[in-house]
Amino acid sequence: MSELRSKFLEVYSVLKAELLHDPAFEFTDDSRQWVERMLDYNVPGGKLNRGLSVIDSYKLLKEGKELTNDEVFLACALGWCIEWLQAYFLVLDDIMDNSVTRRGQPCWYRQPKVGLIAANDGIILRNHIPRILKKHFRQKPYYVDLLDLFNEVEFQTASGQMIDLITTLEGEKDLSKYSLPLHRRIVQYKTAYYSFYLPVACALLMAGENLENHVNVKDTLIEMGIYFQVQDDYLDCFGAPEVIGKVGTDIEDFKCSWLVVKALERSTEEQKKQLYEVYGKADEASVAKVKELYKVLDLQGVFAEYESKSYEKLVKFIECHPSKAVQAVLKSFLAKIYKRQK
Ligand code: GPP
Ligand code: MG
Ligand code: MG
Ligand code: MG
Repeated sequence: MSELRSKFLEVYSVLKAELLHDPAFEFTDDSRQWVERMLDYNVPGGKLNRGLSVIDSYKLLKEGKELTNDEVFLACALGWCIEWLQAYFLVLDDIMDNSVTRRGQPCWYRQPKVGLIAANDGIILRNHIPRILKKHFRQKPYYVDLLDLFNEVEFQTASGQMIDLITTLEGEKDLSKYSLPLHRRIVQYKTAYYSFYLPVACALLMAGENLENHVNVKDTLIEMGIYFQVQDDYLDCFGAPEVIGKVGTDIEDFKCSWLVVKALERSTEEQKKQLYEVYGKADEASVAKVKELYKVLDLQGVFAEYESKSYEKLVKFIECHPSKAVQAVLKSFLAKIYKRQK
């Protein structure tokens, strides 16, 4: 394991221990054990890309200057706040999407004895974030900006999640409303802000920057986030569950996925009719028919083309940034996700 990753995991243990002894609540053994199991199950088991990116970005912004132990700890703590946010979103998203597995294990709400207690666990996870921030950042000049940033990004994500969900409403299942602009709007809000803008914005605040001076950085990161969610949509159908750690549900859930939008664009009238009949149905035969049509329409090839075009476009965008340090931050992000398999 890299040194950074093990340092990062050490900070998880510190933050967890603090939360399990939060003086604002009189824990009993049972309640403390519940929270500990819930955290260990949902917070640290992912790729940790978002969290680790805060430290990577902060280092690059410091242009090679050695970080103090205190700076490393704080950057890790902010990284964990994003991982906590992600855990909160995923616990709830899996209920809403009726998903089965996540990170190679059953979704939390599918655990015996958990069920809809998972909804409250999501609220607990969400509430841990301001508690971590209060404990470690209250005295910092950028504390208010940090709180505001997390609030803004959470609102944008929940709004994106709302439009992701209301487009699939039962009784209004209408593929004719699915288009690339609608897809873009959904994924920009539900994924790009929290997954891409937030880690860099945290690092910028820690480095004493004013976020208003970095609108171009934000725009580039949002583009990258959209590309990342197109990959997620692609992997939902074409990824290997053992690798991505989850079983796709987008077809069953009638999601406005990049794949269905591309399929609609490329279908003949006859193929469209077939798709209208089977998309959004949960039975295996219907799902298999959708996947078959995706293959016939060569969506794998269309995606490969989209992937290399997006990469070129993003590299051009990045090279327009005046600061080499900012370019390095953005390039390291892009390198982490280009042609990802999980
Ligand atoms: C990813 O969508 C979006 C989120 C995880 C944000 C959820 C936001 C909430 C306010 C709950 P997805 O459903 O495609 O992700 P996955 O494929 O990982 O289930
Ligand atoms: Mg979802
Ligand atoms: Mg989901
Ligand atoms: Mg998905």
